[in-house]
Amino acid sequence: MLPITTTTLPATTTSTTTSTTIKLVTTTTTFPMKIIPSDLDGNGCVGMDDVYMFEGYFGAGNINGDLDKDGDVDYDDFFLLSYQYDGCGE
Ligand SMILES: [Ca+2]
Ligand SMILES: [Ca+2]
Repeated sequence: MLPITTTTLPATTTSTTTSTTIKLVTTTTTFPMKIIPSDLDGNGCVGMDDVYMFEGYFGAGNINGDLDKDGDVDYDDFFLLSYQYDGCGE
């Protein structure tokens, strides 16, 4: 008969540390603003304020009234303004 031996194993401690890092990613998407040639005051729509501004440009021959960018301020610009007029919710 074989002798019975008892062996005490060293105590082991297993420690597992798990760390999870969540990285928040913030993205900003910029959409180009729609350019409306007749939106002379730059508020995103074509209303009476734009008409009044165009009226001043038209009478003075001010190139800021050249809405179709052909080098002059004439009725073609006025027709473009009329076509793009949306009233700005007025
Ligand atoms: Ca406007
Ligand atoms: Ca023009």
